[in-house]
Amino acid sequence: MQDTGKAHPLRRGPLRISGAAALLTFALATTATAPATARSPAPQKYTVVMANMSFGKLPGGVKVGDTIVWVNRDSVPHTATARNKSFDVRVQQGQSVSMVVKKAGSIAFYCIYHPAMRGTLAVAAQ
Ligand SMILES: [Cu+2]
Repeated sequence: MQDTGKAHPLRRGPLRISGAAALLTFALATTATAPATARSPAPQKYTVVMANMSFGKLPGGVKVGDTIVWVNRDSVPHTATARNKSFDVRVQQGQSVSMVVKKAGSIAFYCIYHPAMRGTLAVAAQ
């Protein structure tokens, strides 16, 4: 009896690494129109009426960046002139002038033509 001594080669199946090299090309059409500002509230718009030689009701909650529209309903020109010079708006009779609030604080103002016309605008920082 002969031992043939079978060879048992360890046969490995060919290891096929079918690498799924999938290149995902993202054609992102980002139009980048969204503003980068995180959470700043949208600016507000307020109106202050000049009538009968006085300033009307002043708005509360005004912040830097908000807009104030000064409306002159009198038949003479007026101004809204801040004593700290942070604004100086001239408004002809029957006209209105838009102004963006730039500075925070309790801002006293008056009309240079009629110094008895005065008010104080409370402006909060942004
Ligand atoms: Cu005036």
